[in-house]
Amino acid sequence: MDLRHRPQYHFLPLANWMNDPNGLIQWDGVYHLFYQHHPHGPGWADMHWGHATSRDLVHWTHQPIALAPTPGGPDADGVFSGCAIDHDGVPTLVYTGVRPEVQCLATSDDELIVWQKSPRNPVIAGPPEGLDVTGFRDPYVWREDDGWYMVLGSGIRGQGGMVMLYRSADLYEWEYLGPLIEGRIDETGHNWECPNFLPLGDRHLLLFSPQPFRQAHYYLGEYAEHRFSPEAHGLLDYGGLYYAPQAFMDEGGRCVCFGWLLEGRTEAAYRAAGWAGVQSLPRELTLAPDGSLQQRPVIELEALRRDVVHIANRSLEGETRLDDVAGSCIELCVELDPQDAGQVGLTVRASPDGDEATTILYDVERKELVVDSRAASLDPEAEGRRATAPLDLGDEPLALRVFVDESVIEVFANERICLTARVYPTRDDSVGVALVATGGSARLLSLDAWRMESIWSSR
Ligand code: DQQ
Repeated sequence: MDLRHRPQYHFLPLANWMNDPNGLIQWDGVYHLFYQHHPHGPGWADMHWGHATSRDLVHWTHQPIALAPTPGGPDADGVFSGCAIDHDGVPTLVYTGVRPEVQCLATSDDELIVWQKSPRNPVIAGPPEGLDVTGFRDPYVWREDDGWYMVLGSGIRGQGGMVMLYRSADLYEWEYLGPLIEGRIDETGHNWECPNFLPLGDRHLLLFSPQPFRQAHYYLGEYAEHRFSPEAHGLLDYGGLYYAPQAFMDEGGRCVCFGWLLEGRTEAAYRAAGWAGVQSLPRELTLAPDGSLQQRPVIELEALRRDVVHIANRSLEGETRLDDVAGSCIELCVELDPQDAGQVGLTVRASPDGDEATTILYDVERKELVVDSRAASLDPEAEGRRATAPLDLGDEPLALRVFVDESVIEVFANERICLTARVYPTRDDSVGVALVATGGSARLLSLDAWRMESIWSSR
């Protein structure tokens, strides 16, 4: 296996393929992260549920495979995505088995390590009669006063993606209530994957990932009488490499979300490397006072910070290289006042001669954050891209938190938008950081930078 480019503080399995986060739950204080996994190869195939546990959402312990396909069973062709719930004290996984797509249950004891599949699987044997659906998978289940509810990812052929709503008294017999929400094929694709539906403040949050796009959408809105009225819509991440997120409420009442970070290199390159797929940092989702969605990395990640460098109050024009701040595993916390500059931001993972670099720039006129990884690597197998996100700062300074973790660059701007890139520099000295102001001068209000400890060594 090729260890180059492997993130040090983002979760990933020891080897081979990983995609969606599954079954997120905190049980007796312990966080459980399950994930779509091919344990025998670095490409998507033969879906299992991998498993890891943590007491702080940051340091993880690898656990045995939780679910594998059962030959001849309803998941013989794959154990697809799903969720975890507390069924009156019994840890329970609800997932899609593929034979084709049906919904299944598995239960465990308080350790959540060994899982028994229900002899009554599948508990939903197929889509409702008469519907010509494009998909029927990825259950997300919660309890209300009058029973269990489930959303499923789907779509109506020729019309667009959709989320189906089901109800059950006992998790075994399910009744289809109708669509919770339907999209238009020309706006949000033909099939929606991995819906999540949960309360956030006084609103409800719906997440889904529409095919054929590599995007994770959210709607915020009102949920009453089992009807959802969406009010606000956006993307959880604008980098085009963040997909199939799952959010859950932890024991402290925080809404925490992980998403799958795809590779930004060719399939031949990740197959040759022997590993593919990373989980995003755990993000806490909250409502801003104006009712919009906020995302910030969970506070526990601050435990990884080492060797702070602090710089404040400097005028910037052109490129200012920061010699004290360099690295391939760092966090940067930067506040910039654009003043009369046209673009302001920074470059990371830059080589001394500038042959390799990734830029993160706010465009004042366009009110846009731009992350450009097209020059991040000299390797033709690396698929750099220019990704943009709308960001209207109003009177606020630009407040960036940038997490550089080998091949991951995860950017949080003003707690409002996120944009993640994957980069694969070829040079060992592509570790430089510089501040940038073009078309005028800007002011650095403050910068804090830390080296980040590996989550596998800093216990
Ligand atoms: N990944 C799973 C599906 C889901 C898709 C299969 C989303 O359950 O719809 O690996 O990435």
